[in-house]
Amino acid sequence: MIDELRQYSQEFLASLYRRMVLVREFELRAIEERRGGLIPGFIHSCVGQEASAVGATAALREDDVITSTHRGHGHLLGKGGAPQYMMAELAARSSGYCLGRGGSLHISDFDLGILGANGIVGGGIPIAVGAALAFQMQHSSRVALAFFGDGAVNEGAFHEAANLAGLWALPVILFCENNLYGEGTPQDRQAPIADLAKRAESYGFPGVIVDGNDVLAVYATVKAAVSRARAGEGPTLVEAKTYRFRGHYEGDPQVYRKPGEMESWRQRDPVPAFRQRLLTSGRFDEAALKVLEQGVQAELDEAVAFAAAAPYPEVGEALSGVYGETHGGLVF
Ligand SMILES: Cc1ncc(C[n+]2csc(CCOP(=O)(O)OP(=O)(O)O)c2C)c(N)n1
Ligand SMILES: [Mg+2]
Repeated sequence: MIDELRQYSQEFLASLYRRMVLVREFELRAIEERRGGLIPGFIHSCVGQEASAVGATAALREDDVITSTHRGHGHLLGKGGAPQYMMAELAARSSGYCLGRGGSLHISDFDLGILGANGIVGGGIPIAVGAALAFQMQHSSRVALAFFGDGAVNEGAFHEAANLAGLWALPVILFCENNLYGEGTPQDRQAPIADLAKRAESYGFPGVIVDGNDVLAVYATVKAAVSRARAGEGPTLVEAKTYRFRGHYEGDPQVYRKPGEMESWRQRDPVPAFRQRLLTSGRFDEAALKVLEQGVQAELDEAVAFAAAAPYPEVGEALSGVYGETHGGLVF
């Protein structure tokens, strides 16, 4: 264990852990603020999937791009999304990333390489592949990474995009978070194979499976896929096996869970597991981790206050800023 962590700097390990805590606590705070009335509409939280979101985004450069999903808060925070603009967007306020027009499912910030969360299952995959085609045509070393779920692998968008990505050896990483369910449908009732990474073979590129609850394993796997992509060797499909600890959406009665399943995955909760690894390695002590955790709480307190302080968009502005503009002011 000690040797395994030794290859990573103190700063890097701390930043991974802080980001995982930020994702977990952002989600819990958003759920609380939804109950309290600050946040309207649906929230699809990624509690349980923090290692995938943070490990994958940590392997990217700042100028690389991602596409995200309806369960995208972790992806966005991983890529550098600011909690206050995200919280304001969730609260439908004019100070949010998309000026309060998008909400939880549609956050984007082109300055950070976040090409958008997406309410359409599989919708981000062709967008990432398109971005990768642009990078290839520009002879750039940038790569694109598409996040999507196990359900999205059964969509035509996945197959069409994967085919072209393979055919043209595009610099793209297809990152599947297999959390075993698409809404309430278990994975074994939506696809005839358990290992979705196998899908890559028919499109001519590698598919790899990784423990999606192990942040360092995810990081190393995506890092290797990114190196391949930058070297012009084409795409990789990464299947991260993980589990979501909350409902498909907040309020989901979750009657579909298999007996004992939640309890067994809880034993592998990625945030306390990584915390314990850091302590066991002797590189961090309780006090140091507490400081990081308190810093996250303070940042989230500020984010909630920032969101609550801003007005809703003016009704008269309903048609402005709805297409082509983001918080960063970028226009198509
Ligand atoms: C094209 C499309 N079909 C159906 C839906 C409804 N829907 C929203 S989320 C979801 C499940 C997606 O499952 P998965 O891809 O595994 O992602 P997860 O929710 O598990 O993160 C479905 C069917 C949708 N939003 N878009
Ligand atoms: Mg799923």
